[in-house]
Amino acid sequence: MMKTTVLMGITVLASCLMAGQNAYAGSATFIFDPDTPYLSVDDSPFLGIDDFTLEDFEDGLVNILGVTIDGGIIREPSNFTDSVDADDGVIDGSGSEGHSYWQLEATEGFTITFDEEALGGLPTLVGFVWTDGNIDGLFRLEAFDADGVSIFEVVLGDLVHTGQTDEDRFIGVEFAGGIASLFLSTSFGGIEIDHVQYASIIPLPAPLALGLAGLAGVIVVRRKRLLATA
Ligand SMILES: [Ca+2]
Ligand SMILES: [Ca+2]
Ligand SMILES: [Ca+2]
Repeated sequence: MMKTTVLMGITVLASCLMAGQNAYAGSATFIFDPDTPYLSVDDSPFLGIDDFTLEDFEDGLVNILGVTIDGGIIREPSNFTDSVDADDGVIDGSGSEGHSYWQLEATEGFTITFDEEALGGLPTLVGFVWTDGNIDGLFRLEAFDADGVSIFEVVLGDLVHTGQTDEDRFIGVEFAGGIASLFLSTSFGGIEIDHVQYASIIPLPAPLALGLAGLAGVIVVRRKRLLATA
């Protein structure tokens, strides 16, 4: 009963978004297909796009360029781990032998940050794979721009909470101005995710870029002067 109710909630929400009725987002776009499981990187809508970068946690570290996560921990393989299915080497309906990222009590939530300096700008596409949560929890996602302004917010219902992978879904946000962080939380229980990813980086804002270009210009001029006097 509960599972059916939740599924209906997601479907209704997705329908609203497809109709353009995004109540919060300004010009941000929600990327979510309730009907398609994410079982491997081949299911990523960002695959093949410029700068596409993926963290699958399989080396036990959050170490892709420009990404940090505050709150939660990496989950090692276990009966309750819900990694993306393919990460343990075989798509077999289970992600228990892979690594994921989770927060046991996620009512306080956790933040995924995209570092503007490290990336030379901010990604306009960001996402992750939701793999698990408490069936009684409402999952909430909020996205922020470079100024810390909220650009997107959505609440989703939840599904089952074991190692199965057929309920794993890609959740993403597109924002032309660049996305600086995502905040994930739930009304009850934990959150488990995998395959944090970004693509299509928009370069640093003009003042910063001009500053760097000016600096490069100074260096060139100084080198020319040195050469001229040598
Ligand atoms: Ca890693
Ligand atoms: Ca598997
Ligand atoms: Ca994984």
